[in-house]
Amino acid sequence: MSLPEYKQAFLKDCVEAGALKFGTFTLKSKRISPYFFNAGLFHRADLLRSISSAYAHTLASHSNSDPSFQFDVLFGPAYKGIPLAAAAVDKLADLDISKFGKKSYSFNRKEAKDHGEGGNIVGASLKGQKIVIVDDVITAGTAIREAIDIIKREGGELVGIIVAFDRLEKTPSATDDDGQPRPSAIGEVRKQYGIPVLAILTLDDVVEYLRGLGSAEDLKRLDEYREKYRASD
Ligand code: OMP
Repeated sequence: MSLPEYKQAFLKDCVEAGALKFGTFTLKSKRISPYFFNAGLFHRADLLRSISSAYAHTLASHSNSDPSFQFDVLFGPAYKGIPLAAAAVDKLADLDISKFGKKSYSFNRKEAKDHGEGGNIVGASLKGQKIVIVDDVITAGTAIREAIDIIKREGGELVGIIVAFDRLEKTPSATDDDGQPRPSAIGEVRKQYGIPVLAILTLDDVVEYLRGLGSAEDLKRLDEYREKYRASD
């Protein structure tokens, strides 16, 4: 199998934890999917360690392949992104303390605080800093655009986004089954902001993994779904 070791380890943990499930699932978009990725299940210590290591490896490997990719802060949008960003920055320091030891995390409050230190950012200030957003899944892109607005408002510079899973699906539309190629929400964000949107895993990785395991029925259904909804970029 050609998947890097950290991806294989993460995939195995996803399946064991039930975070990656095969079956029949109705998505937010109303598409009927043969699989579902649920990042909410990484609350157990060993699984949090697994997902945060995988975020850290993905960021580190991107920064090795593109030395111009520099960041100061991992921003975890409330609420789901908060533990992910905090745990990922800790794992980055484990990977390379000299390179990542001074990186920070921060997150937004849903409600602005009007006493004490005030404001609605907790952790590192975003002002003048290079920011990477840490999120779980982007489907329609609604949640990620809210996070981008917060960074702009706070005077930060968005330099990248990392998600746990990229479904590689074209954006949902009223004529969903028209067979027309369309980009994904991730593809649109990449183009609009000119930044990398990294993913620990993509649907292609899962197909590759299943091929290695020889689960013919799941693989066939995933292949069909991928063909039907694949994004143009
Ligand atoms: P948006 O990008 O704002 O549409 O949000 C992504 C949402 O997709 C998540 O909050 C989940 O409810 C949902 N989702 C997953 O978490 N995992 C999947 O595999 C598929 C979906 C989905 O419904 O598309």
